[in-house]
Order: sequence, then structure tokens, then C-alpha cells
Amino acid sequence: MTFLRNLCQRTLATNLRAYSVKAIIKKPPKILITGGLGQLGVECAKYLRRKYGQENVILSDIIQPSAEVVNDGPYIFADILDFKGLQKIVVDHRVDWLIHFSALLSAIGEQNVPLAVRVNIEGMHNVIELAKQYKLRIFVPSTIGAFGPDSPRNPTPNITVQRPRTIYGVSKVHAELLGEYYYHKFGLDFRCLRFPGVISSDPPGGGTTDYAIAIFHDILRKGHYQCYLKPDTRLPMMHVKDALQALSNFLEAPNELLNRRVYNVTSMSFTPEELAEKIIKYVPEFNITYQPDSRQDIADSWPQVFDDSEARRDWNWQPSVDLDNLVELMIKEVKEKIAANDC
Ligand code: VAH
Repeated sequence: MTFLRNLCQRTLATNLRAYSVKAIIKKPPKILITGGLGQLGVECAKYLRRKYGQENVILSDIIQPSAEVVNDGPYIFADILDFKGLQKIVVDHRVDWLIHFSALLSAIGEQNVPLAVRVNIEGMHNVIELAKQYKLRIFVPSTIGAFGPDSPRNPTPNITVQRPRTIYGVSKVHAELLGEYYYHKFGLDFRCLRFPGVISSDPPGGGTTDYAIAIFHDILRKGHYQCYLKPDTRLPMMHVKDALQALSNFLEAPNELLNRRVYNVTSMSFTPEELAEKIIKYVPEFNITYQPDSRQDIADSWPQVFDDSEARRDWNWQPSVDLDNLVELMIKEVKEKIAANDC
């Protein structure tokens, strides 16, 4: 039986490429990204515009964009708490796919729980009802933060107990379950990936894994970094290149390949100590100190190693950036950002 199952998986997988090319040539999807000015939005828009065309990816948020963002492609105002406004956008721009990035992340959510409830939960209610009404394919990112201290931490499987201790985690478990319910009840094309900490040179957005980004900015600017997590705090991570690759491949995967609507994905796990050891190669004279704060409790309730075997099996997920590549890329990208800002 497993041989047969693997055989049809493999044939399906090879059809995957043919499928995606045929589908795209037919008519590229019109994509709306909400929460577009958060950590992932701008890079995600750039990535998808290379695949589907500049005008087919609309970036949106409630804040003023920079000139660079506006010059890169369509940018509009969209408030995920305004359902009527969202309906108008979907109709006026004939949207096919919705990528819902709007959310308060773990650390900042704990500082403003009522706002996190409004944005992360009421916002989710609006976009999922919108997607149902207009038959959109909807992608919602979830997180390692959707697990809690009762979940196995090493490794954390795709399906296990989920009792998170942050409002961010609670809102993402809610999003996962609501999405799966709308899929089973209404056939909604809901898709969700649980991301680890995503590392990019863009400033992080109030999360617990942000240290792995801030460390590069501080060390290259000041030669010193004070870490708010203990040196041996192990957390799953991935470079933004892998995050966008995973998001795009998953969005294109034919439904018949998907045995789940929610998948873990990851590239690696490391600790602040291990990351610092890699950075020494590029900045021999820097020093790091450790001053754990309330984010340590959040990190201690999260997975240490993420099991993404189901994503690899079902839709060929494969990361491409390991820790050495990640450090090399970040040193280069952050140096460029600092140089650009300073001139
Ligand atoms: C956070 N960066 O720390 C986010 C993410 C995986 C963690 O969800 O909150």
C-alpha cells in the first residue's frame, strides 16, 4: 500500500510543476496582501510580482507607504476591521487570492491584548467570510507560537495538543481551526503555514524571535548586542527566502496534494549562542551579553525543533538556506541597509 501511495505521490509531485506552469500561463491570479507593511509584506509582494506580474499583486495596509513601496507596484489602503471596505476592494480589483498578514505578533500582542483580539481575531473573521463570499483562495500564516508548554517541543509534530500562553498564539489556533472549519463546511480554499521565526533584513515586528534579526543590526552598528533570551534558548527559524518559497509553492499546490490545510514548515533550529558563534567569523571583535526579559517565558513555551515532514511529503517542501547561508546573507543585506540609510 505505501509503495502505491508513494508512487501516486511522486507522479502527482511531477505533475505539480506541469500543473503550476499551465495554471499560471492561463491567467495569473490577482493577489491582495493585507498587513502589507509588516515584516513579510514588501518582500512577499516583490517575490510574487516576479511570478505573476507587477499589477497582479496589490499590497495594502492602513499606514502611509514609502516612495520605494509605491514605486514597486500597486499599494492601497485596506482596514481589515472594515468589512464593507474589503468587499469593495475585492470587487473593484477582481481579487482571486488573499494573503492575510495583518496580525500583532507575540511580544507586542501581550502589551495590548484588546487590540490583538480586534486585529488578530475580528480581522480574521472578516477576511475568512470575505474569502467565502467571493470564493477566494486565502493564505493565513500561523506560527510555532500556536503551540504551548504542553506540546512536545522537540520535535513538535503537525498534529498535537495546542494550548498556547500568548494572545497571539490563541488567535492563531483560532485562525487555524476557523479556516479548517470553513474548508470542511463550505469548501473554502483555506491554506495555512506555521512559520518559525522568519529572519530578514527588514526590521522585525514585535515578536519573540526578533533577536535573531536585531543582533545583526546592533553588531554591525555598535559592535555589541544585549540579548533578551538566555544563550541556550533553542527556537526553529528560517530565512525569508525560504518563507516566501514555502508560501508560494504551497499557494500553487493542487488541492489534491494537500492532506491538510495547516502545515508546519521550518529550515533549522538554533540558539543565540550558536548564532553568535557564526557571526564571529564576520565580526571577530563584537560582544554579546544576555539580559532575559518576559519574552523568555514565551520562548520557553514554544517548540525547540519543528517537524515539517508532512509538508515535505505532501507538496515537496524543501528549505534551501542553512545557518551558514543565513548568517552570510544577513551580514551582506544588513550592511547594505545600514549603508543605504546612512548615506
Ligand atoms: C514572533 N516572529 O516571534 C514571530 C513568529 C515564530 C514567531 O510568530 O512572534
